Amino acid sequence: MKNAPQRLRAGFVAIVGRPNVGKSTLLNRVLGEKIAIVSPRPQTTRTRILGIHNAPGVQLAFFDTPGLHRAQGALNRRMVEVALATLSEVDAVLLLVEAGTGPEGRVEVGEATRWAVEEVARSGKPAILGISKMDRAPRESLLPVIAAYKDLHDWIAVVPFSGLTGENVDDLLGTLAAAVPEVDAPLFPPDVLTDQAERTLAAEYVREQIMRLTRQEIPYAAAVEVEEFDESQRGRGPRGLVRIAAVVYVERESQKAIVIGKGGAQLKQIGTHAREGLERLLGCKVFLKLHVKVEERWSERLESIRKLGI
Ligand SMILES: Nc1nc2c(ncn2[C@@H]2O[C@H](COP(=O)(O)OP(=O)(O)O)[C@@H](O)[C@H]2O)c(=O)[nH]1
Ligand SMILES: [Mg+2]
Repeated sequence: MKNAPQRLRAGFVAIVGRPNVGKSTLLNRVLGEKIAIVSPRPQTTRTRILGIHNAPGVQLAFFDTPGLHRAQGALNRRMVEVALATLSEVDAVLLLVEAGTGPEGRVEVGEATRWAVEEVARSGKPAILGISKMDRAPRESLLPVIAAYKDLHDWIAVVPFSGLTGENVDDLLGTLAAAVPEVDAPLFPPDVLTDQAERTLAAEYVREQIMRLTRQEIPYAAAVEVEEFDESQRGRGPRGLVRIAAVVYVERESQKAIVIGKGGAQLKQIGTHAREGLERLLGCKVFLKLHVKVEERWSERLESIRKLGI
Protein backbone atom coordinates (compact mmCIF):
# COMPACT_ATOMS: atom_id res chain seq x y z
CA MET A 1 0.00 0.00 0.00
CA LYS A 2 1.25 3.45 -0.89
CA ASN A 3 1.86 5.82 1.94
CA ALA A 4 -0.15 9.03 1.85
CA PRO A 5 2.16 11.94 1.04
CA GLN A 6 3.29 13.69 4.18
CA ARG A 7 1.56 17.04 4.44
CA LEU A 8 3.51 19.96 5.67
CA ARG A 9 3.04 23.61 6.35
CA ALA A 10 5.26 25.82 4.26
CA GLY A 11 5.26 29.42 3.18
CA PHE A 12 6.97 32.77 2.87
CA VAL A 13 6.96 35.12 5.84
CA ALA A 14 7.99 38.79 5.71
CA ILE A 15 9.64 40.15 8.84
CA VAL A 16 8.90 43.87 8.82
CA GLY A 17 9.01 46.75 11.27
CA ARG A 18 10.76 49.98 12.11
CA PRO A 19 14.54 50.12 11.96
CA ASN A 20 16.31 48.51 14.93
CA VAL A 21 13.40 46.52 16.38
CA GLY A 22 15.41 43.29 16.04
CA LYS A 23 14.32 41.79 12.72
CA SER A 24 17.75 40.56 11.69
CA THR A 25 18.58 39.31 15.17
CA LEU A 26 15.43 37.19 15.11
CA LEU A 27 16.24 35.71 11.71
CA ASN A 28 19.77 34.80 12.80
CA ARG A 29 18.39 33.21 15.96
CA VAL A 30 15.88 31.14 14.00
CA LEU A 31 18.51 29.95 11.53
CA GLY A 32 21.31 29.50 14.05
CA GLU A 33 23.71 31.28 11.67
CA LYS A 34 24.46 34.93 11.13
CA ILE A 35 23.19 35.58 7.62
CA ALA A 36 21.86 39.06 8.37
CA ILE A 37 24.21 41.59 9.89
CA VAL A 38 23.18 43.39 13.06
CA SER A 39 24.25 46.68 14.59
CA PRO A 40 22.85 49.20 17.04
CA ARG A 41 22.35 51.60 14.12
CA PRO A 42 19.16 51.89 12.10
CA GLN A 43 19.25 50.94 8.42
CA THR A 44 21.85 48.23 8.90
CA THR A 45 19.93 45.87 6.60
CA ARG A 46 19.95 47.38 3.11
CA THR A 47 18.32 44.65 1.09
CA ARG A 48 15.96 41.80 1.72
CA ILE A 49 17.47 38.54 2.82
CA LEU A 50 15.94 35.11 2.51
CA GLY A 51 16.51 32.65 5.33
CA ILE A 52 14.85 29.24 5.49
CA HIS A 53 13.82 27.50 8.68
CA ASN A 54 13.09 23.77 8.59
CA ALA A 55 11.44 21.78 11.36
CA PRO A 56 9.49 18.52 11.27
CA GLY A 57 6.43 19.18 9.11
CA VAL A 58 7.26 22.88 8.72
CA GLN A 59 9.24 25.08 6.36
CA LEU A 60 9.23 28.83 6.85
CA ALA A 61 10.99 30.97 4.26
CA PHE A 62 11.64 34.30 5.96
CA PHE A 63 12.38 37.58 4.26
CA ASP A 64 14.29 39.91 6.53
CA THR A 65 13.68 43.42 5.24
CA PRO A 66 15.10 46.93 5.64
CA GLY A 67 13.29 48.97 8.28
CA LEU A 68 10.03 50.75 7.52
CA HIS A 69 10.50 54.47 8.07
CA ARG A 70 9.98 57.81 6.38
CA ALA A 71 12.76 57.66 3.91
CA GLN A 72 14.96 60.41 2.55
CA GLY A 73 17.54 59.89 -0.16
CA ALA A 74 17.58 57.35 -2.97
CA LEU A 75 19.08 54.50 -1.01
CA ASN A 76 16.66 54.86 1.90
CA ARG A 77 13.64 55.18 -0.37
CA ARG A 78 14.65 52.09 -2.24
CA MET A 79 15.12 50.20 1.02
CA VAL A 80 11.58 51.05 2.15
CA GLU A 81 10.21 50.09 -1.28
CA VAL A 82 11.90 46.71 -0.94
CA ALA A 83 10.27 46.16 2.45
CA LEU A 84 6.81 47.18 1.20
CA ALA A 85 7.06 45.14 -2.01
CA THR A 86 7.90 42.06 0.06
CA LEU A 87 4.53 42.33 1.81
CA SER A 88 2.74 41.52 -1.42
CA GLU A 89 4.78 38.38 -2.07
CA VAL A 90 4.39 36.43 1.14
CA ASP A 91 1.90 34.11 2.80
CA ALA A 92 2.11 35.76 6.20
CA VAL A 93 3.57 38.88 7.79
CA LEU A 94 5.42 39.19 11.06
CA LEU A 95 5.39 42.83 12.19
CA LEU A 96 7.80 43.57 15.01
CA VAL A 97 7.54 46.29 17.62
CA GLU A 98 9.74 46.77 20.67
CA ALA A 99 8.67 45.76 24.16
CA GLY A 100 9.78 49.05 25.75
CA THR A 101 7.54 51.40 27.67
CA GLY A 102 7.88 55.13 28.20
CA PRO A 103 7.90 57.14 31.44
CA GLU A 104 5.59 55.71 34.15
CA GLY A 105 5.05 52.62 32.08
CA ARG A 106 3.05 54.44 29.43
CA VAL A 107 2.98 52.86 26.00
CA GLU A 108 2.79 55.17 23.05
CA VAL A 109 2.28 53.73 19.62
CA GLY A 110 4.28 56.09 17.44
CA GLU A 111 3.15 57.48 14.13
CA ALA A 112 5.72 55.43 12.24
CA THR A 113 4.44 52.23 13.79
CA ARG A 114 0.85 53.15 12.95
CA TRP A 115 1.91 53.67 9.38
CA ALA A 116 3.64 50.26 9.35
CA VAL A 117 0.46 48.65 10.73
CA GLU A 118 -1.57 50.35 7.98
CA GLU A 119 0.75 48.97 5.34
CA VAL A 120 0.45 45.49 6.83
CA ALA A 121 -3.35 45.84 6.88
CA ARG A 122 -3.34 47.04 3.27
CA SER A 123 -1.43 43.93 2.22
CA GLY A 124 -4.40 41.86 3.40
CA LYS A 125 -2.03 39.12 4.56
CA PRO A 126 -2.46 37.13 7.76
CA ALA A 127 -0.39 39.06 10.28
CA ILE A 128 1.26 38.27 13.57
CA LEU A 129 2.54 40.95 15.88
CA GLY A 130 5.86 40.11 17.50
CA ILE A 131 6.85 42.15 20.53
CA SER A 132 10.62 42.01 20.45
CA LYS A 133 13.34 42.43 23.10
CA MET A 134 11.23 41.01 25.93
CA ASP A 135 14.50 40.35 27.79
CA ARG A 136 14.75 44.09 28.36
CA ALA A 137 11.22 44.60 29.58
CA PRO A 138 10.03 43.80 33.10
CA ARG A 139 7.34 41.10 32.97
CA GLU A 140 4.61 43.38 34.27
CA SER A 141 5.26 45.91 31.53
CA LEU A 142 4.42 43.43 28.76
CA LEU A 143 0.67 43.43 29.36
CA PRO A 144 0.21 47.16 28.73
CA VAL A 145 2.38 46.84 25.61
CA ILE A 146 0.27 43.97 24.30
CA ALA A 147 -2.90 45.91 25.14
CA ALA A 148 -1.68 49.00 23.27
CA TYR A 149 -1.02 47.10 20.05
CA LYS A 150 -3.67 44.42 20.17
CA ASP A 151 -6.54 46.45 18.79
CA LEU A 152 -4.60 48.20 16.04
CA HIS A 153 -5.23 45.31 13.68
CA ASP A 154 -6.91 41.92 13.52
CA TRP A 155 -3.74 39.99 14.43
CA ILE A 156 -3.66 36.22 14.28
CA ALA A 157 -1.66 36.42 17.48
CA VAL A 158 0.44 38.79 19.55
CA VAL A 159 3.64 37.11 20.73
CA PRO A 160 6.35 38.64 22.94
CA PHE A 161 9.80 37.14 22.37
CA SER A 162 13.52 37.83 22.55
CA GLY A 163 15.75 37.27 19.54
CA LEU A 164 18.74 37.80 21.80
CA THR A 165 18.00 35.10 24.39
CA GLY A 166 15.68 32.99 22.22
CA GLU A 167 12.86 33.20 24.77
CA ASN A 168 9.46 32.40 23.22
CA VAL A 169 10.95 32.11 19.74
CA ASP A 170 9.61 28.55 19.48
CA ASP A 171 6.10 29.83 20.29
CA LEU A 172 6.49 32.45 17.62
CA LEU A 173 7.57 29.84 15.08
CA GLY A 174 4.61 27.63 16.01
CA THR A 175 2.21 30.52 15.50
CA LEU A 176 3.76 31.33 12.13
CA ALA A 177 3.65 27.69 11.02
CA ALA A 178 -0.09 27.67 11.65
CA ALA A 179 -0.46 30.78 9.48
CA VAL A 180 1.13 29.41 6.30
CA PRO A 181 -0.58 27.03 3.84
CA GLU A 182 -0.62 23.28 4.00
CA VAL A 183 1.27 21.92 1.01
CA ASP A 184 2.50 18.64 -0.44
CA ALA A 185 6.09 19.57 -1.04
CA PRO A 186 8.57 21.97 0.55
CA LEU A 187 9.43 25.22 -1.23
CA PHE A 188 13.17 24.65 -0.97
CA PRO A 189 15.37 21.59 -0.53
CA PRO A 190 16.12 21.10 3.17
CA ASP A 191 19.81 21.97 2.85
CA VAL A 192 19.21 25.50 1.54
CA LEU A 193 19.68 28.04 4.32
CA THR A 194 19.72 31.37 2.51
CA ASP A 195 19.88 33.11 -0.86
CA GLN A 196 22.92 35.05 0.28
CA ALA A 197 26.06 33.86 -1.47
CA GLU A 198 29.12 33.53 0.75
CA ARG A 199 30.71 36.27 -1.29
CA THR A 200 27.84 38.63 -0.44
CA LEU A 201 27.98 37.60 3.20
CA ALA A 202 31.70 38.42 3.24
CA ALA A 203 30.92 41.96 2.04
CA GLU A 204 28.14 42.24 4.61
CA TYR A 205 30.38 41.08 7.48
CA VAL A 206 32.83 43.86 6.59
CA ARG A 207 30.01 46.41 6.38
CA GLU A 208 28.72 45.25 9.77
CA GLN A 209 32.02 46.18 11.38
CA ILE A 210 31.97 49.58 9.66
CA MET A 211 28.45 50.10 11.05
CA ARG A 212 29.64 49.10 14.51
CA LEU A 213 33.06 50.71 14.71
CA THR A 214 32.79 54.02 12.87
CA ARG A 215 30.84 57.10 13.81
CA GLN A 216 28.75 59.96 12.48
CA GLU A 217 28.00 59.71 8.80
CA ILE A 218 30.58 57.04 7.97
CA PRO A 219 28.32 53.98 8.51
CA TYR A 220 25.91 55.37 5.93
CA ALA A 221 28.58 56.59 3.55
CA ALA A 222 30.14 53.18 3.06
CA ALA A 223 29.48 50.24 0.77
CA VAL A 224 31.53 47.09 0.40
CA GLU A 225 32.30 45.03 -2.66
CA VAL A 226 34.17 41.74 -2.68
CA GLU A 227 36.59 41.66 -5.60
CA GLU A 228 38.12 38.29 -4.95
CA PHE A 229 36.81 35.19 -3.20
CA ASP A 230 39.38 32.48 -3.69
CA GLU A 231 38.36 29.06 -2.41
CA SER A 232 41.09 27.07 -4.12
CA GLN A 233 42.68 26.17 -0.77
CA ARG A 234 39.45 25.66 1.11
CA GLY A 235 38.80 21.93 0.99
CA ARG A 236 40.87 21.03 4.04
CA GLY A 237 38.36 21.52 6.82
CA PRO A 238 39.52 23.77 9.65
CA ARG A 239 42.98 23.99 8.11
CA GLY A 240 41.61 25.18 4.77
CA LEU A 241 41.82 28.79 3.72
CA VAL A 242 39.61 31.26 1.86
CA ARG A 243 41.27 34.41 0.52
CA ILE A 244 39.00 37.43 0.28
CA ALA A 245 39.82 40.87 -1.11
CA ALA A 246 37.22 43.58 -0.60
CA VAL A 247 36.91 47.27 -1.37
CA VAL A 248 35.26 49.69 1.02
CA TYR A 249 33.71 52.54 -0.96
CA VAL A 250 33.21 55.90 0.73
CA GLU A 251 32.06 59.22 -0.68
CA ARG A 252 34.92 61.55 0.23
CA GLU A 253 38.65 61.61 0.89
CA SER A 254 38.01 62.75 4.47
CA GLN A 255 35.88 59.65 5.05
CA LYS A 256 38.57 57.48 3.58
CA ALA A 257 41.03 58.85 6.11
CA ILE A 258 38.62 58.07 8.97
CA VAL A 259 37.94 54.51 7.81
CA ILE A 260 41.67 53.85 7.51
CA GLY A 261 42.46 55.57 10.82
CA LYS A 262 45.80 56.53 12.32
CA GLY A 263 48.46 54.26 10.91
CA GLY A 264 45.72 52.05 9.48
CA ALA A 265 44.43 51.15 12.96
CA GLN A 266 40.72 51.55 12.24
CA LEU A 267 40.78 49.53 9.04
CA LYS A 268 42.79 46.86 10.79
CA GLN A 269 40.19 46.58 13.54
CA ILE A 270 37.36 46.38 10.99
CA GLY A 271 39.26 43.66 9.14
CA THR A 272 40.10 41.64 12.24
CA HIS A 273 36.52 41.54 13.53
CA ALA A 274 35.10 40.77 10.09
CA ARG A 275 37.65 38.01 9.55
CA GLU A 276 36.84 36.38 12.90
CA GLY A 277 33.14 36.32 12.03
CA LEU A 278 33.83 34.94 8.57
CA GLU A 279 36.03 32.18 9.95
CA ARG A 280 33.12 31.06 12.12
CA LEU A 281 30.71 31.30 9.20
CA LEU A 282 32.89 29.51 6.65
CA GLY A 283 34.43 27.03 9.09
CA CYS A 284 37.99 27.61 7.93
CA LYS A 285 40.79 30.18 8.06
CA VAL A 286 40.17 33.42 6.23
CA PHE A 287 42.70 35.81 4.79
CA LEU A 288 40.94 39.16 4.38
CA LYS A 289 42.45 42.09 2.52
CA LEU A 290 40.68 45.45 2.58
CA HIS A 291 41.17 48.59 0.46
CA VAL A 292 39.34 51.89 0.77
CA LYS A 293 38.31 53.78 -2.37
CA VAL A 294 36.44 57.04 -2.87
CA GLU A 295 33.40 56.82 -5.12
CA GLU A 296 31.61 60.11 -4.84
CA ARG A 297 27.91 60.01 -4.04
CA TRP A 298 27.57 56.28 -4.57
CA SER A 299 24.53 56.18 -2.30
CA GLU A 300 22.61 58.60 -4.50
CA ARG A 301 23.28 56.76 -7.70
CA LEU A 302 21.15 53.68 -8.13
CA GLU A 303 23.38 52.45 -10.92
CA SER A 304 26.30 52.34 -8.62
CA ILE A 305 24.17 50.81 -5.89
CA ARG A 306 23.29 47.98 -8.26
CA LYS A 307 26.90 47.56 -9.22
CA LEU A 308 27.75 47.22 -5.56
CA GLY A 309 25.10 44.56 -5.25
CA ILE A 310 23.12 45.99 -2.37
N1 LIG B 1 18.15 43.34 24.36
C1 LIG B 1 17.88 42.95 23.11
N2 LIG B 1 18.46 43.59 22.08
C2 LIG B 1 18.16 43.19 20.83
C3 LIG B 1 17.25 42.12 20.58
N3 LIG B 1 17.14 41.97 19.24
C4 LIG B 1 17.96 42.91 18.68
N4 LIG B 1 18.58 43.64 19.64
C5 LIG B 1 19.54 44.75 19.42
O1 LIG B 1 18.90 45.80 18.71
C6 LIG B 1 19.77 46.36 17.73
C7 LIG B 1 19.14 46.26 16.35
O2 LIG B 1 19.01 44.89 16.01
P1 LIG B 1 18.79 44.42 14.51
O3 LIG B 1 18.53 42.96 14.54
O4 LIG B 1 19.91 44.91 13.63
O5 LIG B 1 17.45 45.21 14.15
P2 LIG B 1 16.75 45.42 12.71
O6 LIG B 1 17.18 46.78 12.25
O7 LIG B 1 15.28 45.39 13.01
O8 LIG B 1 17.19 44.31 11.82
C8 LIG B 1 21.09 45.61 17.85
O9 LIG B 1 21.95 46.35 18.69
C9 LIG B 1 20.69 44.31 18.51
O10 LIG B 1 21.72 43.72 19.24
C10 LIG B 1 16.65 41.44 21.70
O11 LIG B 1 15.86 40.50 21.60
N5 LIG B 1 17.00 41.91 22.94
MG1 LIG C 1 18.09 44.38 10.02
